[in-house]
Amino acid sequence: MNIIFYHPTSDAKPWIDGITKRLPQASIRVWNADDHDPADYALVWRPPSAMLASRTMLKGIFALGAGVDAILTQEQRHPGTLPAGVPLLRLEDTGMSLQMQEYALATVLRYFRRMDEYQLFQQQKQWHPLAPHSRSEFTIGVLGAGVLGSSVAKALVDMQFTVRSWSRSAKSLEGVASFYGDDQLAGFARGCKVLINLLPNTPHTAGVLNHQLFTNLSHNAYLINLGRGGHLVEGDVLRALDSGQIAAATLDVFIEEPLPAMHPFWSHPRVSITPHVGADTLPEQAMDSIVSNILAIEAGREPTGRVDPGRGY
Ligand code: NDP
Ligand code: OXD
Repeated sequence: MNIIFYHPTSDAKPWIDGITKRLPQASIRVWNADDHDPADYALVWRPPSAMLASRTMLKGIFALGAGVDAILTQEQRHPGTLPAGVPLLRLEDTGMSLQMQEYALATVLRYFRRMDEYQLFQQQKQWHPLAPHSRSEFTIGVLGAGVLGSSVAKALVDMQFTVRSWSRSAKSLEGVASFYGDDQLAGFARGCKVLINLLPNTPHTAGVLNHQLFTNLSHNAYLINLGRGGHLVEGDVLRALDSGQIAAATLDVFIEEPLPAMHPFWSHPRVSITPHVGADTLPEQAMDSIVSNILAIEAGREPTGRVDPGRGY
């Protein structure tokens, strides 16, 4: 069994060693542009078009992350990037849910306990107790109720917040009010004090964080974008921050990454930025899952995490 590996930024060694340890019968190599030798599986993150284009004999392409928007966009721009008929598989959880719960809880609690405002007061040496936010007026809406969105929603329910989710299909998560489909988006957002985005970036969801959605939120709402930069209409959030429709935003993902030095988000007093660290791929857990999927495919069983390119996620 031959496996090819490509990651533009990650050290390949832990992956090569880890797959070799788990699958001694496999030979795994780092792919380069001159490599046209046969392969059964590909492990990739943002692969160049040339890597996969003619490899119709692959039995599976494993994306080394949860979101597959980059690879599907590349396929749209350069049709044939993904060989026809080869399953594309993504990581489901593999340690990302817990990281997303940590990020979401840390951020929601920072706003709920007004730590962001106290931080500004401290800079002005102001001793200024504020009235606490009331839990009953702190409804949290989670866009996306898949692997990551549903685990974040659950963690927030466990913290006794009122939580809603929005997805394509109806959900029955304990303690979470489910909204679904385009028709229910405005109702989902209406009165939310916090909006957390964990949608995949697809042609349907691009730009979903926009002026129209923001006007449905409670005044002085908080925005947390953990999905993709393409979900957010940047001019709309800056205007909503100016008008007070949005009190503060925490942004982990951006249209252009790294965020350019001149970008207004960097210096906005009510925008908090993290460098796309909401949930990292954890190689050990990712490899356990990939190897178990390879074994499933080899045994003729259905693997998990199969992407539907037509749906875009
Ligand atoms: P899933 O595929 O498990 O969940 C996606 C959710 O979005 C589903 O609930 C789906 O609805 C919903 N959805 C998709 N399209 C629509 C639509 N048009 N309208 C309404 N709902 C829609 O993905 P994950 O939870 O694993 O990951 C979500 C995203 O998180 C990734 O795609 C990635 O962009 C981002 N991410 C960010 C990271 C970071 O570090 N910031 C790290 C990892 C992921 P339904 O359930 O009905 O299908
Ligand atoms: C992912 C990411 O999609 O890290 O896995 O953003």
